[in-house]
Amino acid sequence: MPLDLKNYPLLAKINYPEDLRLLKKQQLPLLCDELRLFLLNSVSQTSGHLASGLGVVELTVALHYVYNTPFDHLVFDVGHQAYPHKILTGRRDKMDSIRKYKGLHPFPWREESEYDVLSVGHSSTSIGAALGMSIAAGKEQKNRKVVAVIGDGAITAGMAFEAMNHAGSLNNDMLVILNDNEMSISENVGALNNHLAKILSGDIYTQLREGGKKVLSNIPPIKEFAKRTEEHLKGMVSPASIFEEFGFNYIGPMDGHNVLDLVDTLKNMRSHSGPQFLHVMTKKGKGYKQAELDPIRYHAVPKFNPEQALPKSVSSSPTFSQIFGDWLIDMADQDDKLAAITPAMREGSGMVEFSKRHPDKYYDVAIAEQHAVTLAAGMAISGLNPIVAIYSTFLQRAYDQLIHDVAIQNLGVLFAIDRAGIVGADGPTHQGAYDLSFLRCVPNMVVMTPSDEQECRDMLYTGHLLNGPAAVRYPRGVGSGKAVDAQVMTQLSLGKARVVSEGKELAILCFGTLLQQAIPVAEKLGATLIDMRFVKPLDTTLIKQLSESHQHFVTIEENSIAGGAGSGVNEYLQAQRINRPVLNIGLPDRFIEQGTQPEIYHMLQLDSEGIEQQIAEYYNNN
Ligand SMILES: Cc1ncc(C[n+]2csc(CCOP(=O)(O)OP(=O)(O)O)c2C)c(N)n1
Repeated sequence: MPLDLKNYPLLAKINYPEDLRLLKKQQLPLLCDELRLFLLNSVSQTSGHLASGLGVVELTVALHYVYNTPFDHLVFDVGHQAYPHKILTGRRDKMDSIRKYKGLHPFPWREESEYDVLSVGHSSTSIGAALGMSIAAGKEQKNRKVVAVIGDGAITAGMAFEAMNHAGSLNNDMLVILNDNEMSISENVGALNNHLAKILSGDIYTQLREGGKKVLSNIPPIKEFAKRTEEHLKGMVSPASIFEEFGFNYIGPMDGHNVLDLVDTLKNMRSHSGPQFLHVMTKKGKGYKQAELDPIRYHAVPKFNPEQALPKSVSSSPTFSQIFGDWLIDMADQDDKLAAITPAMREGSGMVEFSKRHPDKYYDVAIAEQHAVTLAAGMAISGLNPIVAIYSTFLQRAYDQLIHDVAIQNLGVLFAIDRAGIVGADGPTHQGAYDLSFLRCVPNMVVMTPSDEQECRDMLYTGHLLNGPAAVRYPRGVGSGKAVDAQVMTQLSLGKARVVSEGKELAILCFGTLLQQAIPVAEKLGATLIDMRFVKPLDTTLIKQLSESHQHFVTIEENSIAGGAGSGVNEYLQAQRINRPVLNIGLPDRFIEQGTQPEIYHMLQLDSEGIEQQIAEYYNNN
């Protein structure tokens, strides 16, 4: 249900930024208060990203107040902090639908609004895309401005640096705003983070905080004073900001919660030419005590009552992420050479407990998927047993590293691939739809798809013992609920499938957890059901045998049908001249929208009912 606007009288008047720009500057602090409260009340009813949005309320208001959006381009990095932007740009009354099936997108989305100039979800794309837009704006000569807003977490990725390196050499007009809250999802890590901390801890910054308002805000157009201001700042801020070395005019750090100062500073910077860099300090979760105190838990929240603390998760069975995290601890207890790597996803990947128990085997590399994989390659070369814990969707970033740095050299790296398949509310940018397709074509790879929790544990163990590249891919959330024996890890025979039930005529070959959905279907149809376990190497011996006793095949997987596990079965049958019809069930050739996991499974006919229907349609019509 939309929130009652009576409680937000000023915000109620703002349907679009043009309404915002009619306000007097002095009204902006009140608007920020209302916007913050609206955001809190709205997200607590819908679930979604909270702490990051609370931290950029003033920045978002100031940007839309100063810049002529949507003519001027405002590009948010990742986009999880863009809820206040959505509220101010025509979507306030639809915020109750965010992340829901057919509702507002979780992140900026081009098809949703002209104010969303770049569709996002993955991090660190804002500076590169903004640079592209600023090049076009330069050619167009209409004085269009381009601003990128990027967090101190997202700026750790190589892509951001590649773009800054380029921007510094081109000298196009653009503004990069670093929203520095000293947090990624967890605490931010790395040398850049230390550099930012040094800037902040300098005595000079303390003076700047006091005197900075004068320096940054109350001067007439910054152009006239640019030189002086720049020198002043450079002299004041020690050590010299790395961003200046990249060719940016660095201003900051400044208080990102003082909306009036932000407006003045942005107005000044707006008329500045060349690449500009504004470093603002914000507090993640600002204005909501619980989120300020625990920004990690409040990064993304379920529905909750803002008057009370966030409820503890009540799931009775462990998620696959937990199964992985528990296995990792057990394995690390036995293996001194184990090294586990996460690209900034400690919480999501189930590694919190591991990071505490085995800090010497734990590597958070920041948002740097490519580096995570090449780091693992180096470790494997030098005798360690690395494990890269990574979401399916983020592994897309590190594809060349997987091929060139790991697989070609046949190195013993285990990829623990979480969120494979339908992820739910995060939508198209986050679906783990392609990993089976892009992994199975890589020579040397072993690719495993557990159908339940114990099998997941056994496969992780099997992959870890292998002296070559291996991947275990498992979905978001809980599995079948099957109890896992914490004592047991069994090494599986490579490329050997498991017969679940024997039937006749029809053989259903299942890759992964959709097996649970296929069990009642196989029973009903009297079909043979196979838990294939391995996408690569494929159990071709079994497929050949089955083809001798069965007329029809169905393959099931939670991956794109194009190039997926089922394609492997088709290729084998064709190569052997085995003429059997095969129905491939999986994800269709389009980007899959957001919704709850059950909603999406149902929509794609991947639940029991849908699988049965698909089989009936295929075989009745043929
Ligand atoms: C390529 C990629 N890797 C990982 C993520 C997951 N992720 C989403 S937000 C986030 C942290 C971003 O931190 P920061 O940019 O500092 O923003 P803040 O939440 O602190 O405002 C991460 C790691 C992602 N979206 N994209």
